[in-house]
Amino acid sequence: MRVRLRLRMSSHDAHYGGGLVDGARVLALFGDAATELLARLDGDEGLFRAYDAIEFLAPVFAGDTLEVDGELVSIGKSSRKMRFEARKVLRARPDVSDTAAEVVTPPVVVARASGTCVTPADKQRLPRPPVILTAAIVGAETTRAQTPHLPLTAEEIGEEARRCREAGAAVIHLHAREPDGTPTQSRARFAEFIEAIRARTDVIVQTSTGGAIGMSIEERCQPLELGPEMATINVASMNFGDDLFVNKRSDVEQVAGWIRERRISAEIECYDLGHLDAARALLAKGLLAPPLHFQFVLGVPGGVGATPRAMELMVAELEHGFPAERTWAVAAVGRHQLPMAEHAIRLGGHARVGLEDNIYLDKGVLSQGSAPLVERAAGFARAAGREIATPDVARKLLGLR
Ligand code: KMH
Ligand code: ZN
Repeated sequence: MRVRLRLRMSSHDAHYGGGLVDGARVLALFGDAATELLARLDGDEGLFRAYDAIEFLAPVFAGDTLEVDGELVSIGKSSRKMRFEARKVLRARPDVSDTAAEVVTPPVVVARASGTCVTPADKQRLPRPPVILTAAIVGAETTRAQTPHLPLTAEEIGEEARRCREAGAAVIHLHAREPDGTPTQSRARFAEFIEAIRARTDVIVQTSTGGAIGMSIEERCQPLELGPEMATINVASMNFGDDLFVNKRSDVEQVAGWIRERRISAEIECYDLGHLDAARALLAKGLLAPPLHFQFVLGVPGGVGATPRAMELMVAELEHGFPAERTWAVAAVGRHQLPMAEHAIRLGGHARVGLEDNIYLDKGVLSQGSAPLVERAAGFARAAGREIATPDVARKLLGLR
């Protein structure tokens, strides 16, 4: 979450000789940015507890216009870490004339700071919904050669789903494989795997319509015939590593139509900012309907990178042209999976983890299936003061039909 203030320093703000503005004035602006962040997050002004770093980098004079950015970096049970930057964007030019002014290009950074604010738990008025954890337990790309912990058979997939549910997962994002590991979207295989999951646990099963690179759209959509509770929709073509993940507009519209006809809840996979534009177009055509659920898949080579900045940009984009009934989650690939899950949870979103996107629990340590990754993400949720959604709570939050 970010806020931006712009303010002109007047002669009232000048404190020292030569019209120089004191540093405390800039800190007051950081305080105002912090207050707005807390009001947006908690519905409360909170308190500024401590700065851990402050740098004054350039002088500020009466007549300067400052632009101040405040950014929420992380959220604990009551603590909120923030960082701030103030830039000079306009300045008076008394050396030219009484009224001369100019745009400062590029803006000059005059101060930076970071610090911690606190909103006591009993003052946090805005609800922070439970976290929906999705486990992507199979995928199409991960191989047994990469990790011996990848489930392939119905028995292995059912058991893995059960372990993930126990660790905190409410949703299983499902792909299917032949016994030799070859990816398949066969209706019969999905039926077998869903039955194995259903026999063991009450999780929401979300079938993939992405399948594997190179499959036709009809092939990819076979699991929809089984009427799963949820299914993914991939809304645009893109490079996918060295491959091409083809999602032609006409095909995407057809997939969206099939999902709607069957009253399945769609999870909209967005690998880049422009994919939100593709989703808006589907919404405008009535091919998607609220409530909408977005999965921001970050770090696929060919899509947007796995950075907090990219994630926040995509979250901010949801404010424009999408209905209020919406939820978002983040799935980042490789070593970014756990840190991005943590960041998403702190920002109020949901998260997907699992062997489809990442096989390591720690650097060089293979995760023994997806459940340990779910457990790690559940720990992030608890540390951020959020509960973990059971499948039934997730059904409510996602508005499953
Ligand atoms: N296997 C990727 C090419 C989805 O499940 O909808 C696509 C994918 C997306 O996994
Ligand atoms: Zn997938």
